[in-house]
Amino acid sequence: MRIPSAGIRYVLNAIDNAILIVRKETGEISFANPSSGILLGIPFESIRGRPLAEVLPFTQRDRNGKGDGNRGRENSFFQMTLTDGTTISVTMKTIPYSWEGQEYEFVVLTDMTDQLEQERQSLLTNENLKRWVIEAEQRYGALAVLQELTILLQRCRNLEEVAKVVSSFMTKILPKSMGDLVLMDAEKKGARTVSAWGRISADPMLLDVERCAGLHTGKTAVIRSDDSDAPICVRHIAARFHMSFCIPLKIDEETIGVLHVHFDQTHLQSQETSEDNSLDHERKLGESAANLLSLSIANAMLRETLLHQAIRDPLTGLFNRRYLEESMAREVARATRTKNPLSVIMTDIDHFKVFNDQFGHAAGDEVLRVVSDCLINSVRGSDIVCRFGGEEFLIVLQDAGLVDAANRAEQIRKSVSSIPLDFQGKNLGYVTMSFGVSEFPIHGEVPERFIKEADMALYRAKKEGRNRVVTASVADPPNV
Ligand code: GH3
Ligand code: MG
Ligand code: MG
Repeated sequence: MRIPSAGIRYVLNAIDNAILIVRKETGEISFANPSSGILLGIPFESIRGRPLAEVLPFTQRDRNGKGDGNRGRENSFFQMTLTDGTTISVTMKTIPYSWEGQEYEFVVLTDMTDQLEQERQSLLTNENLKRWVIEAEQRYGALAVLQELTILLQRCRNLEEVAKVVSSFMTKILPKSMGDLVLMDAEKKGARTVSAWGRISADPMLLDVERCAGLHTGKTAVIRSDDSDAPICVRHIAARFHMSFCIPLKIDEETIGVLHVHFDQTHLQSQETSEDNSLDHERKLGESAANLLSLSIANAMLRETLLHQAIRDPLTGLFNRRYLEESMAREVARATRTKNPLSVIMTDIDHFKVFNDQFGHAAGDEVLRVVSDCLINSVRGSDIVCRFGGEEFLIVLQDAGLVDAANRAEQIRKSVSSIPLDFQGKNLGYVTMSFGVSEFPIHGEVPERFIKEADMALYRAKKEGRNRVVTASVADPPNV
């Protein structure tokens, strides 16, 4: 009697699963259907009579690691490499079966390769979808926050305001980051911190351009503490950050500064989205912010240059007369409101014509610069020093009465007359200055009047022998 009977054989031969019937006693295959030949990649007729162990070339154990290959358990999962080298994934179901006093096993093999691949693909698609959603959310969030930054920066009228936006807003763009904004000096030899956020202090530290990769190369430098080949940035080294970006700020290919963005270990550990912790998203955001900052810094610088040109004297850098006229009204209003005193000093270089004639105009210009510096350094930051005419200057002293102003004038007189002057290696000797001082409102209630009084006092100082300070007389104020 053949195993199985003709009827069952007919059915088994027709179905798609690979079916083998194994005689338990010998381990030999008594029956193999055509599908088993297809699955195993061999003629099914050659299977019969061979041991199961030889026919099933299992290469990997089942998913649970318990499968013993040829014996199998009920419902095992295997991978096997066929004679042509391809690897397929197979589930094996073993069903015990008795026939005329003999024990057999029905072995049902199902090729799972395609199904598993489909599952894998759909898992991958799910993973991708999840990542895309996170990335889209990130991108949308980043876009919104960059738009907010754009609006804030558009409102900035000067560099200080840009610096304030950086210190208050960068943590919103890059949470858990810290860093600073460093701008190049006018001479481009050094750079200075102008703003900071996170745990970084905004001390106006000087940074050597050569020692910051971003500044030096003009390209974003990514610095990881665990990478010995990473570019150098002293800011990164100094504070031992885990990862830093030095993102250059550029205007027309010219590097004007750098945005340092640092992360410590805790931030990297909390990163769920970037598998390799390279913080690419953060780097790109930092670069976008740096681009926006470059633009607004360029704008602020242009605005400051134009303003400077409009209100400053180009030779000395002092305020010009136009600025003085504009600010005098403000100063008078303030002094009236606060009831604080307000004085002016009018001063003029003595015999400057002779000086020019003797040493030349260029030497004279240099002396004007030196004298201007001395004036600026002799008064408070809130005082206004103005080039009133050729070699004539007006100083507006806030909160100083006539006596204080006269004392200050005397100090300046001494300082100027003790500066040894030289030009292109040539000793020019010394210059002296004469001073006239007046006070608001004693010497006039409008700027024109008390300035005129100071000018008249100066005239008297000249007449009385120069190199001296004369205060305006209270009696007999001038008519303007
Ligand atoms: P005093 O003591 O009476 O003020 O005599 P002074 O020679 O200084 O006065 P004066 O008004 O006769 O001459 C002013 C000179 O200042 C004339 C001009 O050559 C010089 N001066 C004015 N502006 C400039 C400038 O921008 N550069 C130079 N080098 N000289 C200037
Ligand atoms: Mg003069
Ligand atoms: Mg003069």
